[in-house]
This record gives sequence, C-alpha cells and structure tokens, in this order.
Amino acid sequence: MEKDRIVEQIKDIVLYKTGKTIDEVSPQAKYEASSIMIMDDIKEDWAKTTKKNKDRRNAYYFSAEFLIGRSFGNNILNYGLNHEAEGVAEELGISLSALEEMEEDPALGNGGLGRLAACFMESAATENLPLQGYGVRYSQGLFKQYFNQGFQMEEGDDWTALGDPWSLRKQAETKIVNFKDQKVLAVPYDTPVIGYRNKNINTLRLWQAEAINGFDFSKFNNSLYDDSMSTKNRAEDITRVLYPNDSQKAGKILRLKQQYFFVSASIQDIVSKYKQHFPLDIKFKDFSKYHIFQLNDTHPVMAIPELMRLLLDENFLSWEEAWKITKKVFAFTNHTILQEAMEKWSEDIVETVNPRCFEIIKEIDRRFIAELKESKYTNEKIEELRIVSKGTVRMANLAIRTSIKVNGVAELHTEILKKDTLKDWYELYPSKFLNKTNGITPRRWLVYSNKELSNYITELLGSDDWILDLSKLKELEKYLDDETVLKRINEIKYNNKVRLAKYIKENEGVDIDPNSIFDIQVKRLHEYKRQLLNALHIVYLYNKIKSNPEIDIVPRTFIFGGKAAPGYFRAKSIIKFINEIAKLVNNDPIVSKKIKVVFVENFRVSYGEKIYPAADVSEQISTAGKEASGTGNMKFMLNGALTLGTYDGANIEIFKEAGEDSNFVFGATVEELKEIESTYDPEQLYLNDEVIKETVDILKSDIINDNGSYMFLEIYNSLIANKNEKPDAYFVLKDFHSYVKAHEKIDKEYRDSLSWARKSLKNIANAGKFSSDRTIKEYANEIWDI
Ligand code: BZD
Repeated sequence: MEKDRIVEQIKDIVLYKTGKTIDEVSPQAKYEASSIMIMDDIKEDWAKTTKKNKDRRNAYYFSAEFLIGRSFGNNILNYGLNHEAEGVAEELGISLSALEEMEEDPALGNGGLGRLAACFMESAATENLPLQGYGVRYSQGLFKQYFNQGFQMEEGDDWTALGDPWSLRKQAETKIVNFKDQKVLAVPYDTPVIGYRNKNINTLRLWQAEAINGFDFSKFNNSLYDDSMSTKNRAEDITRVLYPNDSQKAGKILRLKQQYFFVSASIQDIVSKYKQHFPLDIKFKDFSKYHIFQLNDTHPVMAIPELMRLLLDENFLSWEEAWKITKKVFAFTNHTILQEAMEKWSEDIVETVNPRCFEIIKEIDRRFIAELKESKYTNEKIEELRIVSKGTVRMANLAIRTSIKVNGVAELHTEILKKDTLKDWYELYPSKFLNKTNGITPRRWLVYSNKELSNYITELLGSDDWILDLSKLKELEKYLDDETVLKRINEIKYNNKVRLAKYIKENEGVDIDPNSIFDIQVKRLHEYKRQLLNALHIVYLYNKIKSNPEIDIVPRTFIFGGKAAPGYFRAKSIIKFINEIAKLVNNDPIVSKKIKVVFVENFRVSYGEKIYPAADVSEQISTAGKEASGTGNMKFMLNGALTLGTYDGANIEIFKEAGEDSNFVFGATVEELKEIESTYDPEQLYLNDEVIKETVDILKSDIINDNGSYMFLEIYNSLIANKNEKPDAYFVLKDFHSYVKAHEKIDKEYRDSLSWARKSLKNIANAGKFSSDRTIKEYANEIWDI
C-alpha cells in the first residue's frame, strides 16, 4: 500500500539522519524526514521537466523577492499525496497540522510583489509553462515582528537555522560575480515548483553569496581572528538581509550589490548553458529565440547591462549585435506609481558596484539620446526620458527603453501609467504598453487553506475541474437562491471563524467571538493603505457606544495584521495607535461587548492562510490611485468575504465581476481627488465638523497613551495640516464620512444572514478572473510567446 511505503521510507530517513527510531525523535525531525521523503519522491519528475525544458523557449522570472510561504502542505496537495497524508502522520505519531507547523515561513519577500512572484511560479508549473525563477537566497528573511507596550519591535529571521529541506545546493554550478572592490562566489540553491497534479516541476534558483577563499588560516594562526573572518563576512554580507522597505527606495550600496549579484549570476548561468547546448552559435543568433526575461520591477534591471557586458566582453560581439539581442529578451513589470519608490542610483554607486556596467549604461543612454534628437525630440522631452541624468541612473527608464513590453498590474494602474506617470514613454512607444491584472493561485489560497469550502464547491459542481479552471466557479451562481446552499456557506464561514478565534486566542491571548462580524485588514503598513482611516472609524464607534451604551449594533471584531518598515516612523506610530485603541476597547466592560480589536503579531503567508477563510469583510481602503493592484483583496473574495473598498487597483475589477451591490464601495475617485487636490484643506474639515473633530481629538487626549513618544501628536498634526502646510496626501478625513456610511450599511445588511450569504456566494462565483493561471497564460501568450 502507498501509505505503508511512505511510512517506511520516512522511518528510514529518520534512522539515517538521527540514528533513532520514529518514536524517539522530535516533531521537527519527523517534519524534516517527511519533507526529504517528498523531495525524494519527486526527483524523477523534476529531472524530466528540466530536461524537457532544455530544448524549449523558456521564460525567466527575475525577482529580488519570492515570498513562497511554507512548502510542505502545498507540495503534498500539488503532488497528490494528500489522501495519504493524514494516515501517514498518524503512523508517525503526530498530526498532519502539527507537522505543518514545524516549518518556518521562508520570508524571502516583503509583501505583494514577492507573493505575486510565488503565485506566478506555481501557476506556470501547473499550466506546463517553462518558467524558471531566479532570485536571492537571503540568510535573514524579512524581520519578525512583535509588540512591546504596543510598539512594533523587530528581530532577525534566521529561517534556515533548522535546515531547509526544500532546496538543493548545486555547488558545481557556482558562478563568480565581480564587483569593483571584491569578487564573490554565487552558489545556487534549487527549489522545486510543483504543478498541480501534472508531474511538471519547474525550478526556482536562489543564489547565496560566499567568499572565494573564505577563511584566511595564516591570519587565524597569527591570532588575527577578526581579520581572518573579514573576507568571508564581507562576501556573505551581500545576501545576508532582505531590505524591509516595500515602498521606499533603499539607496544603499549593499542593496545595489545584491541586485547586481543575483542578476549577474543568473545571466552567466543562462548564457553558459546556452553555449553548452548550442556550441556552434558563437554569434548568439538564436539566443533570443530561446529566452525571455521578465523584470519584476526595477530591482533586477542591472541584468540589462550585464547581458550586454557578457556578449561584448566575453563573447566578442559588436555593440550592434549585442544590442539587437538585448532589445529582444527583456520585459518589464511596474508595481507602483509612488515616486518615493522609484529606483534611482547615484552614478558613483553604480560605478562602484561594476564600472564596466556603468560604462555600458552610459553608452545605451548616449545612443538613445542621439536617436531621439534625430526624431526631433525637444530637449525638455529628452531630459524626461534620459537614463542617466543629473548624476543619477534611472532604472525604470533603462528598463522601458530596452524592454519589448511594459506592463502595469491592474487596469486602472496601467491607465495611470499611460496617461500620467509614464506619459512620455507611452507617446514614444505606445505598442509596448499593456495591462496584466494580477492574480493568486487557487491551490494555496482556497484548496489548501480552506478545505471545507473547497470540498463543498466540488460537491456542488459535481467535479473538481474548477481547481484548474477557476472560471468554472461561475456555475455556482445557480445556487444563489438555494437556501440550503446559502446556509451551508454561512456554516463553513462560521467554522473557519471558530478555527481562527482559537488560533488568535493561543497566539495573541485575545478572546474573540465567532458570532461577531470579522472585519479584517491585513497588509503592509503604509499611509496610502489607510489603516489609520480604519482606526479612526473604530474610535468613532467607541465614542458612539460610550455615549449610548444601549446602541443596537451587530458585534464586530476588527482584525489587523502587517509589518511596518523599521525606518518608517509614521507607519510605526499607526501600529502603536491601533494597539492602544485595542487596549482601550477590549478592556472596557461595555464597549467590548459590541466591538473588539486585535492586531495580530508577525503577519505572514502562513498566518494569512488562517485569516482569509475566516473573513466576513475585506478592508481594501487605499486612497484612489495609490494601490497598483492589491492581491489580498482577491484572496478574501475567493474565500467569500465582501469587499469594503475604494475605487482603486484591482478593487474596481472585483466590483465589476461580482457587482457593486455584493460589496461596499465608498470614497472619492481618482478624478475627484485630482480635482480637489490643490484646494484640499483638512483643517477646515476638522474645525467645521463635530464628529470628525471629536474622533481625531482622541490623538491629543489622555485616554490613550503613546508613552511619551509624541507619536500621536505627530499623527494628529499630519491629519489636520492645512492647505498652506502639507495637507494629508492620502485624504483620510475627506473619505471619513463616506467610510462611516459604508460601515453602517454593513451593519444593516449583515443582519439578514441569507442575503449576506448570497453576496458571499456571488463573490466566490465571480472570482475566476483572479486566478494567477489566467494571468500567467496572458503573460505567456502576449509577452513571452512560450
Ligand atoms: O505589488 C505591490 C503593490 O503595492 C500592490 O498593489 C501589487 O498588488 C503588488 C503586486 O503587483 N508592491 C510591492 O509589494 N512592492 C514591494 O514589496 C517593494 C519591495 C521592494 C522595493 C519596492 C517595493
């Protein structure tokens, strides 16, 4: 029997690794052995896929982040071992979920951009598309967050401390990366990306920096211990940490070194494999037939000069020959319109990282300008488009100039790029621009994380085909008026809420009631995402309940999660503010009967897997025009939450698919904001509006306490700064009343549980568009031609 075979194999691995029998070892050892068993099981399919892909055109996803989440449960599901899994675990003397909890989340990404890369990899493997990932193996992932007196604290995340059974070190394929001031080894670690039930297994290759002559023994023997370690440390520093900024350029030389490190190793890897495979093509005439590189934001853009360098200096092509190839093999995705996130490097930093690449960038720029002058472009326009200007290298310009396609990540976002942010570029290259609305993988975000709902969908549709074709969910609409189905939808949601409540009790120590509305905002902390608006609404409710304890409202639990960049003071202040509100509300004997607030610590992929299935309301409340797409919004929708959202990013497409009447739309549109931008005066709103004043004033009161940090006063000032100062760019007060109204509508509509369930089902049924399978097929057909 399959189960017995697996159990025997795992016991064997345990014995080999520890010299002990299964009942003598820790849960960690059982998890490790089980993972190794899976890696062993898949090895032939993995090798086969690698071999098959060698002869094909491949796409390469170049990304500084792959937020893959835990592998164990997902691999069991995708490889089709899930029917045996519970039974196997039992034979090992442990539960399956206890095994799963042994795994650290590889926190190799900040948020949406990194998680998108992971969803794309899974979808491509599932769709049999040859897509390989290339990135960085950070030894310290994104910091772990905990709270001390409500303040965010950070600690290191040594995610491989107990080993990493999901990657294989490929020592023999090590490369050398040259910087101006040092040379380091790039050692690849390969992780399998297993397609759903198709035996197709692509590869995610992450590079780790190591010293060439790691340790200087002569120095050590002369008791110069610190010195002897320094070369080693300086090399390892390059891949030591993931920069925790998700919306601010890092500007540090080490960051550009990281970027150059991984793209140099990747391009070298790909070029050398090409030469092995086609030894006669010394002019690289067919290189562009076999390769297309997707640049995930500007972080991997140094790949462009690096490819030129390899073709010119190491393979002796002429500039014209090299440029012709380079111009055909890159495509670029933009994820933000926030100016402060746009990467611009000072010339001397680029020069210090790699002088030859800097020279090449300048030459690309020089030729580009000559071309523009030729086409009678004005000096002003040319200045806009230049790659190197005023002492800085603009990475987005280099990417757009070189790429065959440039895409935004939701319809609105792409329109803003074309009409506004990248207007001049769109005029120059209209046919380069296209939209690719983001998506999420339904395997991890529904089948794996919400088994009860997933099984029920299969039961209703009579087959599980929908897992590979999410548009089939549309057929669920025939049950919109079926009371039995609607009741079952509510029951499943309730069960998920019970599970989450238990987990929150264990991990945060807070009691929450599964009968209350679970109203959830989980995402990175940022002013544009407006966690502050959510917080102020809670203050508003608090005041209301205080002045009228008998007030009739449906009990609500407000759940927050998300990390602030350690250097982002305002974002950290907002966390402290929410934690203070939580303390105030939860400790008030009357208020806490109606509302509760909890900010969960260390939100990450594995926490998300427990949270999304339990949400009634999904908070997607960014200032219109600021959130490029959002992907959390899609995870909530697929799990049956109703969206409370602005007309922003992919929310707009969610409303379009599921209908505005199944969701709660509020707030000013991009156009409306544009109109009032120059005259907006929040101070007047504050002074002339009793409700707003009373709500905002809590920041100045002694009801809550910022422990002398002045954080709350600083938030207060930022909210009401008038039009002659620096008025709030995120229009929190502007949207406040509209937001309050939308919440009142939620309160009203939740009382009719069948009608709520119908809206929930409507959302599930119309989530098909947001499968990353759809997105990745669009990339494959319209950009990559694979
Ligand atoms: O990318 C996010 C956007 O903010 C979301 O709207 C969008 O849905 C996702 C996926 O397209 N951007 C990021 O997550 N950006 C970063 O994490 C990041 C990381 C390093 C430097 C700059 C930005």
